[in-house]
Formats: sequence, structure tokens, C-alpha cells
Amino acid sequence: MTDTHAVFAPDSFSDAAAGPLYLRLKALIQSAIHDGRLHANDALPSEREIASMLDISRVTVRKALTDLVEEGVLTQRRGSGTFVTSGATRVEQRLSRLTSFTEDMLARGLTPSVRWLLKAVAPPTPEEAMVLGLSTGERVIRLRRLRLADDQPMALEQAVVAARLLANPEAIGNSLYVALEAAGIRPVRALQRLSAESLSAEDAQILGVEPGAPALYIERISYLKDGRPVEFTKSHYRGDAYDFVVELTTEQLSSGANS
Ligand code: 16G
Repeated sequence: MTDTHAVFAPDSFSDAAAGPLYLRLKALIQSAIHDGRLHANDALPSEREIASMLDISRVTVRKALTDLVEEGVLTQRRGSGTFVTSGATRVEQRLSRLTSFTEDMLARGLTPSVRWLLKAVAPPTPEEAMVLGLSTGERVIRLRRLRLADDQPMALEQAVVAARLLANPEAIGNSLYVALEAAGIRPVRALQRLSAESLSAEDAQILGVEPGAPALYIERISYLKDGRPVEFTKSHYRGDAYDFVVELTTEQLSSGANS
């Protein structure tokens, strides 16, 4: 088993990195999983040890670890500590957090990649114009991508964003949410609708499965803080590779957790 203390060496927080300490610690752990310095089932040093090695408070360490447990990256076993969740072949996505495909895969130690099928400025369909609240004559940026994790096709996605919000489609790299964040329009809320489907012959071929194979069809409409819609995305996730997990809490617990 790996000695995981090295991951938390005192100089592992770069001075250049900005942002709250707990987010920097989360990023440190996620990148260690991503680049193989932490493996499935590795035990992390104790909260107290991490706090002292990085010279930060235990409260900060606890917040980072709790977040990663909630995201399924770490597992806590009472009395025996915190472990890297063992990499299942199926990917789980928590439905209660507004994250991007890139973030979801990195958080699981998988390498996301993209095969571009289309990146164009185009007129919207009537449905897109309605969902995004476009005026007559407005155009959309249409992105059609095959999303892969560790080179395995996971999902086929078509996203549309009002062209007026993102001036230059060429500036969109592999992550749409990174581009939206850079433009100051990362969504904060989304509505997602899921249904079961059988893949069309064309989509199945792109995803590398048999025609008619089961998939999850997901539509996401995401919104800015002020309520304006920013993204309308239709995704086809391979049914044999993806689990969506929903956490349910009583009202009492969720209001307590937020306070
Ligand atoms: C996820 C979202 C999709 C969003 C994308 C951004 C679902 C079902 N869909 O795939 O709506 O556009 O993430 O990811 O979760 P990116 O920043 O990696 O492009």
C-alpha cells in the first residue's frame, strides 16, 4: 500500500494557487488520485496529521474530506479512517451537485477526453429558442461531443449556449464549464430530466455499442444566479457504464446541513 503522507508534504500547496484552503486541499487529493500518487483503497493520514503537515486547521481538513466523501471520491469507515474509494468500473454521478463531466471524471481518478463532432454557430431550433429565451434572429453555439473516460466512450452530448453569451466558440476547449466560468457565466442551478432509451444505430456506433443498446437520455437546462438560462444540453449516457446516484435527506437534515 502507498505511503500517502508524501502527498501532503508541507510544500504541496503551491503559493500561486488561489482560493479557499479546503478547495485547494480537495484539488490536491483529486490530482493525486488522478496522477496515480493515491490509489483505490489507500488510507489517508489522519485529519490531525494532514492538518499539521500542511499547517492548516483540522476544520479545513474535515471540510475537504467530508466534501470528497459526499462526492464518492473518499470513503470513511468508522474507527479505521479515510480511504480512496475503490474504482468501480461503473461511474457514479451524484445528482444533487451541479458538476461538469470533466470534474466528475477527474474526481474519480479517470482521465476525461473529448472527440469533437461539431462546434458551430447556428440558428436555434424552435425548442432551443424557447428554452434559452432567445429573441428572433439570435444564434446559438452548438457543441456535439463524444465524452470519454480513460479512452472509453461514456456519453454523447449536444450542448447549446446563446451565442451572445460566449463571444468566441473557438475559445471553448475540452470543458464547456471551464469556458463558461472564464466568461463569468458558470451556471449555479440546473434542472435535469432523465429517461431510459434505446440508442439509434448512429449514436450506438459512435458510443461503440450495439444498435438499440440501453442508454440514459438526459436533458439539462442550467441557469445563472439571476435566473437566466445559460445551457441546454441533451446527453446520451451509456447504460452499461454510468450510474446516477441521488441522495435523499429529510427536510430537517438538509436544512441543518446548510446552516
Ligand atoms: C455534464 C452535463 C452537461 C454539461 C457538461 C459540462 C450531465 C447529464 N450533463 O456532462 O450538461 O454541459 O457536464 O462538462 O451531467 P464539461 O465542462 O466537461 O464540458
